[in-house]
Amino acid sequence: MITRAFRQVHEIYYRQFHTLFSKEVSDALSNNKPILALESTIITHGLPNPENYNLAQSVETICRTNGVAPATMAVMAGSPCIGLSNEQLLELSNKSASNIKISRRDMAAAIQQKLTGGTTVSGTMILAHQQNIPVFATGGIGGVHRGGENTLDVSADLTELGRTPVAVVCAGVKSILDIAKTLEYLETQGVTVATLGKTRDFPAFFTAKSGLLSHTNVESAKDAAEMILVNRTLNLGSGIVIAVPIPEEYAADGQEIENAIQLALREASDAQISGNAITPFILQRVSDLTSGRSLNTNLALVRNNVLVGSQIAVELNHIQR
Ligand code: PSU
Ligand code: MN
Repeated sequence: MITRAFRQVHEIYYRQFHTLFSKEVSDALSNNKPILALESTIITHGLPNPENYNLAQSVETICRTNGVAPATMAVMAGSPCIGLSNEQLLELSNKSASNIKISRRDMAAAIQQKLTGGTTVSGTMILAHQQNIPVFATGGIGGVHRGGENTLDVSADLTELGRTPVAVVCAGVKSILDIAKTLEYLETQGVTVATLGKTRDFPAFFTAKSGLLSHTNVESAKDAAEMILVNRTLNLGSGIVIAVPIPEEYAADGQEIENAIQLALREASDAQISGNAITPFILQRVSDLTSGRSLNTNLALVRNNVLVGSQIAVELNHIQR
């Protein structure tokens, strides 16, 4: 009886819950062509409109220009989506829509309740891994918040990286988070953290050096692809962070923004702002202090990471054949 009841429930869900693919991604999957996973919380929550929509489109163009199918992930009305249409990107960009933020915790509820939302790094890694898409690019990952040792505010991205074998190409974490604790947490989770380039300097999103080191580095997209392949062959089950420092041409703006972050952090501490009020305070102050220049640099960084991610996806596709 229990088995039959279970089957009935299961069949109902089987009919209700379908993963949807863009034609581009489904063609690439069946023809073994390179694919790059892209997240969508950056669209729903991370950036203002219309920059969010423009960025979502421009990163897809960067993928295509490099021979890669863009797989922007989201959950739309309860369907996990692997590759989105322009209409779906518009819906996710709409700030007055009730789009939610979907990490591992939120995935089952979002699907069962037929909600629409952007997937975080964690949510996107889950969908990418299910479809056997091994490379994913974004701006920055979540991390350990400052004071996280008291609040336990640690992004689910870090535990996801410990349990899901997807390589995340990013510019590290913003220095509004605790970068040192984030690296410690990644080490505990068994996550390979490799800086792309000749040194092991771990970037701080807006600047090329955080003062901390990755435990290793890869000198090229090809080396990164080889490391990803070894990780897969070993069946380690854990992910990889490929940390890409800000390109030279944005470094000056990046330094100005980093200075603003440091000033805002001191102001927050002087004003005894604490807990989850800190991040909104810092973000607002940094935007004011840099007259919005932090936004443009942020957009440029994401595009650069997607370019690098595309190159890694191409190399990996090449050596896997
Ligand atoms: N870092 C950014 N911009 C973002 C995010 C991180 O610079 O938009 C998003 C990513 O989707 C990331 C998520 O996965 O925030 C982390 O959220 P939380 O700290 O709640 O886990
Ligand atoms: Mn959090």
